[in-house]
Amino acid sequence: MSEMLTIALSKGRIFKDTLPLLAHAGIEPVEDPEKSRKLIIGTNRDDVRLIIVRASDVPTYVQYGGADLGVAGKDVLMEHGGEGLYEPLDLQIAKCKLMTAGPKDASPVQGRLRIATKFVNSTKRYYAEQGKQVDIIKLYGSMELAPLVGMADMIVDLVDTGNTLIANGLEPWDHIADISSRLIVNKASMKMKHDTVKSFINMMEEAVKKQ
Ligand code: PRT
Ligand code: MG
Repeated sequence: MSEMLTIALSKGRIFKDTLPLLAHAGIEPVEDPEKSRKLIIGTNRDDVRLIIVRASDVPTYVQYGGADLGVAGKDVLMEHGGEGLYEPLDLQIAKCKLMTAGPKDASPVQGRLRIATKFVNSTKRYYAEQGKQVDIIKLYGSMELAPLVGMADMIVDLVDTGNTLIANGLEPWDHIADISSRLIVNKASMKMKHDTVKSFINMMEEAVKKQ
């Protein structure tokens, strides 16, 4: 490889789970983004650098060419819409489920359901497919709180162990989608840096198989 590749990642579980895959491809960051304040992290390879952005901003950086590649949750991609991106590989990391959830022993709701969520587009699509009219309240986090204070009847959120729901007196209801993180590629990079990008995708594919 000779052309520079920029890869967008978010801190936390995506960075943690992507590290072993990068290591399989011989790529090691020279700094730990959890400790460093730097937003551009070099690697042991002159031709690969990492940029650290918010999880929900990864598709935007890749779409507009701020990064050639990125790792983003399917939940984030479903909200973004996937414009300007290729999604060539399921990395099988950071797995969870997008679900509806609500209070245990909830009594049936009269009229339109009020649903608090950060996943507005996915929630709209899910209920539209069922022909149900719902009122969606957009939140940026801690969705579990909304039913507890009577602001919503239920939520749509990511569920892994279910412990967050239980801790707040809620229970999982309907399964909307299985979620895992995907490798995404800028469309222009796929053309202009084809061999470099393609060989990176192949290496990641090998790494996923060995994982
Ligand atoms: O920074 P920003 O707010 O934009 O993003 P973020 O906070 O969503 O980032 P991060 O790092 O938390 O999540 C990145 C990606 O990890 C998500 O987009 C998902 O694709 C994936 N992922 C996998 C999860 C979970 N599992 C998960 N359990 N993301 C979030 N959670 C949260 C969930 O929202 C809930 O609050 O964990 C809680 C539930 O966990 P359990 O185990 O108690 O069920
Ligand atoms: Mg989070």
